[in-house]
Order: sequence, then C-alpha cells, then structure tokens
Amino acid sequence: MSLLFVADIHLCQQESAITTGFIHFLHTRALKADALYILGDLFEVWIGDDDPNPLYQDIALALKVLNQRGIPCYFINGNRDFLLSSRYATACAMTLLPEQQVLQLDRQRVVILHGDVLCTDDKAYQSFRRMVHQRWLKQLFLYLPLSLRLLIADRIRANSQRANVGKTDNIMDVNQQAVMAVMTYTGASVMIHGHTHQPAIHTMDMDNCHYRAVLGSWHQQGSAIKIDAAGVTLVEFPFCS
Ligand code: LP5
Ligand code: MN
Repeated sequence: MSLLFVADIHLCQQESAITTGFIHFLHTRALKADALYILGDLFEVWIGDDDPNPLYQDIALALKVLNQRGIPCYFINGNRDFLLSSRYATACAMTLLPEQQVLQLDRQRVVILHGDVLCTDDKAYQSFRRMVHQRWLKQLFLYLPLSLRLLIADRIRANSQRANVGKTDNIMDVNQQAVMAVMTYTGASVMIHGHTHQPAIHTMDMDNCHYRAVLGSWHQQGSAIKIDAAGVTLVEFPFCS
C-alpha cells in the first residue's frame, strides 16, 4: 500500500513551471500510488466552479487520468480554494472530503486536514474564516458576475498579504493544544496537514509514537508525504523528476 498526500500547490496561470511540475507529478509518482489525497490550496485562489480559466480544464484532465487508471483521488478544501465544489470535483473525478477526515489504515489511524483551523492563535484569520464560511455569504458571492468576484478576491488577497506582514511566525503556525485536541478526539496517531508551508515530520511531545507531518508548498519544488511499508516519509523533489 502506498498513499500520497500533497497540499499548497497554489496553481495559477502566471506560474507555469508549477503547473508543468504538478502535471508531471500526476503522470509519474501519482500513477505509482494506490491513492492521492490533495489537502487544500491546490489553486492560488478559487472564485467558483464556473470560472472558465483554461488552466482549470488542463488540471481536471490530468487528474481524471488517475481515476481512469484506477487510482482514487480525494480533495479537502484549503483556505484559498474553499469554494471549490462538486461540479469541479466531478470534472476531475475526485472525491470531496470534509474539512477533517480520519483514515483507518492497517497499523494506524491518520487524521488529514488542510491545517488552517489549527492556527487558533491567529484570531484575525479565524474570525475572517468564520465570516467567509457562512453558507449565505458563499452563495451570495457565487451569484456575482465573475469579474466582480475576481475583484473581491484580489482585494481580500491584498488585505491578507498586508495583514500577514504584521504577524509573527508563532501566530501563523499551528497551536499545539489545537493539534492535541484533534489527535485526542480522533484517536489518530498521525496527523497530516499543509497550510503553514513548513515541511517537517514532528514527533509529538507526549510520546514517540504520535507524529505530525507537515506538507511543503510547491513554490520552488514538489513536496509530498508518502505512507507505505516504510512508514511516513516526507519527499521533496524538483518539478520535473
Ligand atoms: O493565504 P495566505 O497563506 O496568504 O494567508 C492565510 C490567511 N489569509 C486568507 C485569505 C486568502 O489569502 C484569500 C482567499 C481568497 C478567497 C477568494 C474567495 C473569496 C470569497 C469570499 C466570500 C465568500 O486565508 C491569513 C493567515 C495566513 O493564512 C496564515 O494562517 O494569517 O489570514 C489573514 O490574512 C486574515 C486577515 O488577518 C484578515 C483578512 C482581512 C480581509 C479583509 C476583507 C476585505 C474585503 C474587501 C472586499 C471588497
Ligand atoms: Mn492554506
């Protein structure tokens, strides 16, 4: 059994090397896995499944190949693509998962999530998140013309970038109590998440058999976590290898 996990690819039209690298990954490493889990922020920003951006068609076609080869692909929304929904997931032949999912494997329980909900010290972000996750607001936003949605998304991104300059690394990292609460509640011995862009496999303080595996972003290279007979491994690789 070999499971692959990725997050924070941040695909966008301006970054063609990342797109090429990710499609190459789908055609090579992912085809050797038994399943692929995408844990959010596949896209730099997502303003609705009706966006005709050709990049999204290319990625859907590439992801669909996995399904055609019998490799299931699962997706958890990130904070950038929390509006990605069933229409696009169907086009990619990937299964949408809830924001937190437990996988019962032979030897361990693994909890997977994007990771933004663990950043509880970032109060401004958590209240922003509560606001934009309201169902009525999401629906209202999706009724707006694409050009206006794009404008609003740009404004939010600019605000977010400005706000992040004033935040310490500590505030933007996960809160240990929030991590422990999820692991205790789910009974998982391994947690896999992205969002913080700080790839590592941490051994939890409580003992030596609980791990938190953090995925890296795809800004300069590919990053994935693999679970197979060898255990839980963080793999980083050049875009076209
Ligand atoms: O994304 P990243 O890593 O840079 O920063 C995140 C947090 N920021 C966000 C915002 C996203 O970057 C942008 C999402 C765009 C979604 C498009 C659809 C919009 C639909 C809205 C309606 C349903 O997630 C950042 C965290 C950081 O991670 C680390 O965890 O700190 O959080 C913030 O920056 C939040 C700020 O602290 C407050 C945000 C102010 C937003 C103000 C809104 C202005 C609205 C203008 C409208 C015209
Ligand atoms: Mn994120």
